[in-house]
Amino acid sequence: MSHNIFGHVFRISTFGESHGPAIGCIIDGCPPGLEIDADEIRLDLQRRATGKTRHTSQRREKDDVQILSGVFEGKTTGTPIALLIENTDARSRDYENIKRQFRPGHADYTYWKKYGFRDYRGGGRSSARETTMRVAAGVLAKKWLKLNHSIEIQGWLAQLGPIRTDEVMDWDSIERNPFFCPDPAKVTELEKYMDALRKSGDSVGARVNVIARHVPAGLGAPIYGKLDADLASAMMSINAAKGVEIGAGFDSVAQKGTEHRDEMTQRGFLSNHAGGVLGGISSGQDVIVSTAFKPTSSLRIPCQGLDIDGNEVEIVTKGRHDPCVGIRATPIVEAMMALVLMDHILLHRAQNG
Ligand code: EPS
Repeated sequence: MSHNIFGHVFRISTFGESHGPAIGCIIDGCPPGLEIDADEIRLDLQRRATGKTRHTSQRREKDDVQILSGVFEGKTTGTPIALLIENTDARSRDYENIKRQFRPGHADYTYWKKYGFRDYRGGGRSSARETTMRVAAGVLAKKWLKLNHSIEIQGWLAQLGPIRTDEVMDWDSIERNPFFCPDPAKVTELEKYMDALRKSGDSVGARVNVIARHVPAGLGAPIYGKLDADLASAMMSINAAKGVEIGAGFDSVAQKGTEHRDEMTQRGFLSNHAGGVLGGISSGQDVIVSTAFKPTSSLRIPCQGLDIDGNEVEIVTKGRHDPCVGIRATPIVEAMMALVLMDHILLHRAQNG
């Protein structure tokens, strides 16, 4: 399986399966001298982890990351940084019944069609477990961006199923509830909705937004190296992602030019429908990306499906699944934003000095 490497100059290569012995990544191209320790990485990993509240999967992984190389006396050395996390709470027997079956809506089917092989345990490589290493690598990128360019990145839950959650933006509230919801008044509604959903055995989608502040103008390149194209690719590479918008995104369809254009004054832009990117190059405005996540396909509610011999069978999935993967996606979209921005700053430096 090729294509496990992300980025151009600042690159990560992730490996591992959900129920294998470990997951890990190699970060290549990190500048030397960045202070980092495993505890800093663990903090963000805990924001993404399962088993923290009743609203997510109850699998309890310690996500006890080890730094195996590339860091000496607390600082990056410029050599490859290897990170490793052992899987300690996989329950592979839950997947015995779908060993020869495809869950409708899941990558089970397409992995089988492509490779003729499939690690059916927990979705193998297609599992959301893989996002752990993106978040781990993202910690280094976020820190580097903050220290060197004052860039700050924050994600939030914008919608869960039918519930809009960001009509009121209280930035301080995002980290104070299990949903990364910026509107404290919506948290009880989210809890009730998720409790009922979990009892019903169904799942639901979500929209997760991320903003990067203090991004300098000039990142990204025409035509095939557009910043927004790389951001879209980064977000679409996350498990269960089904749509990405930059700035006004699909709302642009119904807008008039007079409404969409971001007027410019000596005091700055008067709006930000562009989401901080014009012609694929950052404008100096905040970069804003929105990602849609589909409902989880592993459900205990029976449905029609096929087995690997083409027989029609009833599919029921066991295991400890997330009723809404979007709940844990905020740290992941932040990490992807950080990986792309750091990569583009280093690319810009390579060309423009
Ligand atoms: C996942 C299914 C569940 C989640 C897992 C993602 O795991 P299991 O294989 O135990 O049923 O717990 O998420 C994580 C372990 C994680 O760290 O994010 C899936 O099918 O994607």
